[in-house]
Amino acid sequence: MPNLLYDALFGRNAGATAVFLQGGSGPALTYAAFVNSASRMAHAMSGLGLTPGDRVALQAEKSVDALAVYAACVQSGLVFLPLNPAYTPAEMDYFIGNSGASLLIASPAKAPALAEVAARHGAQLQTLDADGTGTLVDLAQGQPDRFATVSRDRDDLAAILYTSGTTGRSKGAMLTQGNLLSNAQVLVQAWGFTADDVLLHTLPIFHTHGLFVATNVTLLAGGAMIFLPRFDPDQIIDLLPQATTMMGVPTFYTRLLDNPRLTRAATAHMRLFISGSAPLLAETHRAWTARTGHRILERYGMTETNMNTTNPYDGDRRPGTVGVPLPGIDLRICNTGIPLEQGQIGTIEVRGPNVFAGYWGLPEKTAEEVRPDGFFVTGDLGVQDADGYVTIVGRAKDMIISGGLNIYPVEVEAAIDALPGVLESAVVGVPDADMGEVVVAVVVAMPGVALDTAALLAALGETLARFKLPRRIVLRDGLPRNAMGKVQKTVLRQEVAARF
Ligand code: MLC
Ligand code: AMP
Repeated sequence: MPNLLYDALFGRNAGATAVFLQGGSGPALTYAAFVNSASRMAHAMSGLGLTPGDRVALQAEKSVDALAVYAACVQSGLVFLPLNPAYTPAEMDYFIGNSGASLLIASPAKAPALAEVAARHGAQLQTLDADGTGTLVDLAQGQPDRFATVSRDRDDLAAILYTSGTTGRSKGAMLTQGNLLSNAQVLVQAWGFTADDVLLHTLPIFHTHGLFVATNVTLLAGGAMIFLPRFDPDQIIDLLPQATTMMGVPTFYTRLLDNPRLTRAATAHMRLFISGSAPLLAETHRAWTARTGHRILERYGMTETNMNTTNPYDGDRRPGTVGVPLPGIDLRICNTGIPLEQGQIGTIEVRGPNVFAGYWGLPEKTAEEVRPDGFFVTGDLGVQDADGYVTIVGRAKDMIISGGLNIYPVEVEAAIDALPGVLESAVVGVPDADMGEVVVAVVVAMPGVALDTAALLAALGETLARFKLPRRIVLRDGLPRNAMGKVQKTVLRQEVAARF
């Protein structure tokens, strides 16, 4: 029975003795060994009573087994729902409840705190540790190496990835088999990936970048990954001679540039460096070329769409631009849905087989963001030149990107406003050499209340993941507002940036 995504990424490589994963904690793993371990996981999950279409939430540290859970879900028609290990139990409660997940796989350290969450929403709880232990691994042990692949088609759901929104809680972006496969196919072509490639993988695997772009592209090409738990510049530089490609967020490149061991010789074995998820400054692009001789290839995408544009592999990689639309993907620059003349700044809209199937359980939200003719409104502001190159100039959505992770001010503001003694707050992103942007909160106390910023931060840490926490809290007597009563975030941004 065909299963489009499984057959293309995993099934095709089922018996292969070529190496798929190397580095990290364990020995090199062949494709055959990986695919077999995924099938054992699939047996374990079906033994728990899970059936196609059920959601499997995974909040675990990056590991080979965590990746095998992804493969097992694809093989058994389960919907994979990866979640950032940084999320607090309060945040997890929302994701599990909203998705109706049948199974939550958590690291053993987090399991006690999550048991209540799972129970409240009727989800089973299993554990998976980065060292290859856990109750899920126990269940998979001794299971057969072959699992009867569940038939799945282009429009069947493969994954749900939660993405925050400008109006409140996170929304689950529903990604189909066709979304993921079509994008991997165009990227393999566009970036010239082959079975000879060895990708340095240090991104997290709970987001589009590390999971779908890096992993699916490698799998489809039949290449290998040096699979490491986290980004460490010294370790990267040690491993560059064994790799051919690397994908990263701009912070990876600025941190590597800060390392004197990054030289032309150190990068001589590499054929391609790719950047995305956040704006790569033109000066970083130029500094990288000056130091290594390589021209970073910048591309642009998002959770709802996978990748939309890329600078060319052969051809002019233009610093400060995100390149041209990928084959099969239409891109237009609009003002409230009306296409603008070439060269004008407007909202980027995209259409193609990459565009998601909508937000989980939110048809009206989906209808607000996907136009009747199929164009998805990205919320990014851009301009396209006569050669088709797109430059992102800003965001229509109030969003901060810090080290490649998105933070929605509205969510942080709501958490601050709920704290005792707070009258109101405004959260802004200010430029930062390392993270691109960092979060700063401007807080107004209720009359007569003396707020303690350290206590505010500690209280916020109870509900929000640490990467969303303000790096600084500034107390102010009131918030600047325009004639309509709207908070003037530009004024605050300038004021705060001038202070630090
Ligand atoms: C970690 N911290 C962050 C942070 N990452 N704070 C803000 N922004 C981030 N991105 C916090 C930690 O909680 C900790 O706080 C402190 O900062 C530790 O700092 P660190 O040691 O310097 O962080 P590090 O572990 O090195 O992580 C930084 C990073 C990582 C840049 C390597 O965040 C990362 O891998 N980012 C990639 C994210 C990504 O994959 N994005 C793709 C999204 S998909 P404390 O308080 O505990 O000390 C997408 C679509 C597309 O956007 O187009 O690709
Ligand atoms: P996410 O919702 O986490 O998938 O983040 C997607 C957002 O990241 C996009 O809407 C853009 O705002 C931003 N983004 C991704 N790639 C780039 C890039 N190369 N340059 C600028 N912004 C980017």
